[in-house]
Amino acid sequence: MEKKIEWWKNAIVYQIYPLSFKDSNHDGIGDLNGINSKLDYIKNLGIDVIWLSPVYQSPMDDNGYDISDYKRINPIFGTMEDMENLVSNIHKNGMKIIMDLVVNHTSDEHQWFIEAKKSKDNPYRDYYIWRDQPNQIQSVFSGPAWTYNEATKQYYFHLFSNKQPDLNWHNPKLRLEIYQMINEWLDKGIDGFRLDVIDLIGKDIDSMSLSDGPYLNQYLQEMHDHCFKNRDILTVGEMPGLSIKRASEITNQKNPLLSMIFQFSHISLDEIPGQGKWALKKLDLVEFKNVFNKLQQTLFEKGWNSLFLTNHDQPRAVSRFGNLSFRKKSSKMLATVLYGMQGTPYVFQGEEIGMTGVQFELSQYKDIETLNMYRDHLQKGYKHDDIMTSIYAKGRDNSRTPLQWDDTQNAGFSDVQPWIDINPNYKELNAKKDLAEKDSIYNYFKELFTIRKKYRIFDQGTFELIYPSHHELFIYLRKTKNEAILVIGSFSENRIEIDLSEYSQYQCLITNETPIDLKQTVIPPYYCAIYYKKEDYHANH
Ligand code: TEU
Ligand code: CA
Repeated sequence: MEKKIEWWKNAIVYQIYPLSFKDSNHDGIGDLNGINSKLDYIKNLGIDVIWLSPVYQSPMDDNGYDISDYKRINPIFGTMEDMENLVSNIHKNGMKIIMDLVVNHTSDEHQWFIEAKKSKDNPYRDYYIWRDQPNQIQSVFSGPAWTYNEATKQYYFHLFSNKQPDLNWHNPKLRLEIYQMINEWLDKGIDGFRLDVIDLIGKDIDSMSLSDGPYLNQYLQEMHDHCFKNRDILTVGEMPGLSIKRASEITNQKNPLLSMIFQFSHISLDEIPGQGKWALKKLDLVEFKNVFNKLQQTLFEKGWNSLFLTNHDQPRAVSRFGNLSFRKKSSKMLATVLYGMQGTPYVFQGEEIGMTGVQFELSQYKDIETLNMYRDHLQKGYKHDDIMTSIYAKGRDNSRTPLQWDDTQNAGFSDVQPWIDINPNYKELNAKKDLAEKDSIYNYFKELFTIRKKYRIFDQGTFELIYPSHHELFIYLRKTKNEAILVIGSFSENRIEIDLSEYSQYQCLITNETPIDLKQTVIPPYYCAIYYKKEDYHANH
């Protein structure tokens, strides 16, 4: 008997950034009813789980990652009734829904903070982090991580914007209040959470140990025991600062604190080490392959991985890792290489039709991280053009432009001017057009997901790089006792000769063009394919 595996290991997750998915009430802002009207589109792609970025009450300083009331829905997205309706329709469609859980910080407009900043002896004072003197820690969104509070003559700590004060996780009262809130949402019937920057909650500010701090395991264990333990849910922790080894520990099969985590090693390879995301460096495919190899090996039969190339903080995958002159082919190639691995696949809205990044005028950008960085870099003497080059490559608004549904005004996203400009390529690149094409990216993703679910090798097979030091080809072999797959992805616009004749008896399961003959292999530009072989059943039994 084959071992039964947890449902979330075979699930395909689709991330919705609600501001930019679909507007239903003519205000240029995506909303819950808009999502509700597009469930067929998601379901038809082969999606099992929707991850909804934050829709809670928020002043939207950081697009909802600054929550002022965890128990309310932001009216720009709809009502609690709309939310319950959405959850119920998602379930009726045989899908599940996970929500974003942002508990490293709140908004400064959260009632807790409004109280806390009043006086040093306020009962909520200790829900946040206060010091007489700031230390050198800098905010992720530029400038010091400390802001002075005149009323109490102390500084509060905020690793993100000054409207996102960090919660004091060392306070047990705060922790219990958070767990209670988590349980209220789970009791409503949602199927889990994506936990925002959860690697930060165990931090020790004074020793400057922030990510993966000394208390991380303790607090995650406690949260697990209070909230997750007896529920069949998916929990995925966003942990930008966690090592691969620690990722494996936290998701270990004996006592997993979380189902899986987002580990970011592959995401930081196109920046100059130590200089942050805006210092651009060309991606070295060998480094890229090595990171995935390490992830696949380290987590194999120990922890569990999540497979992603992009999200609402990252540039569009095809613009970053693919090639826009081969947009369709390279979008499919990236998906094949990524989703052929072990782990739970994540698709970010628009990735399934190969949406691309934007090069806007400065005045068109909305993202606080981008705008703060621009000011900060200008002040430090950087030139406008150089800053813009970084923004084009890495700015978060690249992935936040509205989903391009069709070629009508505002791309069918809304019938009024949207909150952020549409990518000007929407007439050529939109869901309606993509779906109508026989060889569409959407249909390719769909077929890929069908194949993934059909063969157990995708969740069980070993992983081995083939030609590991090849600079343009990403090839790997996966094996179980009686199956094998060879996954090929070319990151080159040239034809490449390579010897893969030992796999010539493998059958092609899927490819982005005519399958090539592995006896005399010449790999076309941005080619991808998965080849499959089943060992003779009797030979193994
Ligand atoms: O992101 C965490 C995080 O580390 C990002 O801020 C990241 O550093 C940056 O986007 C890379 O440039 C999460 C959310 O996904 C993000 O949208 C929020 O802004 C952030 O936390 C604060 O809640
Ligand atoms: Ca709306």
